[in-house]
Amino acid sequence: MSAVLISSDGGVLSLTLNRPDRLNACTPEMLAALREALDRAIDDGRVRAVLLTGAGKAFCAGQDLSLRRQDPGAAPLDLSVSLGSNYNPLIRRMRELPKPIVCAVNGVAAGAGANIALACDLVLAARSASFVQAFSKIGLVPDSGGTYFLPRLVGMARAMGLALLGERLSAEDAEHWGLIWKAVDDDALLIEAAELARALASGPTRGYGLLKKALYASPGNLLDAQLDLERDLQRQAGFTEDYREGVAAFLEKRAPQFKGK
Ligand code: LHQ
Repeated sequence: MSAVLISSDGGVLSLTLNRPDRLNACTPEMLAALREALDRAIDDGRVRAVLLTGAGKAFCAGQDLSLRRQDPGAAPLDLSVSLGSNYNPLIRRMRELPKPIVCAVNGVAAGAGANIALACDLVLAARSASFVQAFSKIGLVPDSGGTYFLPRLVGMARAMGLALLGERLSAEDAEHWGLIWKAVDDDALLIEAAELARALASGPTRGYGLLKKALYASPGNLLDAQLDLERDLQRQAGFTEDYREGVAAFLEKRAPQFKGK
């Protein structure tokens, strides 16, 4: 059984974490499969949006801790190897992907699983889902971008509380705190997330890629640098066929037919 189910329809690449009996806990194979699917999506013109979710009752419980058992007296594990070769390349690939990623958090998202969700561009969560920065419970630091995403999304006070206490945050609180886009009824989650992904897949894909770049660069820039970046990215957006089509459709009072070019 493959650790990630991969399918494609109507411009949407669907990736489903598929270890439901282990709460979709991450293995190196799962992380590699995600990364490879996203690698292929970069230049595949048929893929214009990505939808990420989990099979079964959980979204993802983070690193599979059964692979981290250490015998007493054994040399300590060097966790930087796993982050450097598996987790960090995935998070970078997600943020740099020039196409929108929608995440449907169908159940608990813990540890790296929570931060993989937060690395997506639009996060929807089932009302019964929750987010847990579980790392401190096992003596670790939030990773997979957690220490970057959390203070930027919810402010330092809440980021610190989530990280230190490792308590569950409900989907509704996550929405109210600004951690995610939206909490939705459980039975509507996949329908709404798929609709959103389909809508994005018929949008101006290159413009979306450029706006991801602009927004994700913003926290590290002063206004001057951000204005320059906007100028450079808008130059590229203005050269796209979709911009031409968007303006023509507006003036002709019709719906635009974006081609992602
Ligand atoms: C699990 C797991 C799990 C294995 C539940 N692994 N079996 C990166 C780089 C290098 C190294 C280290 O880490 C990282 C990144 C990380 O992600 S570190 C953080 C790893 N994740 C965690 O610490 C989360 C551990 N899990 C939990 O806190 C809870 O299980 C959550 C909050 C996810 C769910 O709680 P419940 O809904 O109450 O379920 P449960 O605890 O009863 O779990 C159900 C089963 O799943 C259970 O097995 P069992 O055989 O008793 O049914 C758990 O042992 C297993 N499971 N998470 N990460």
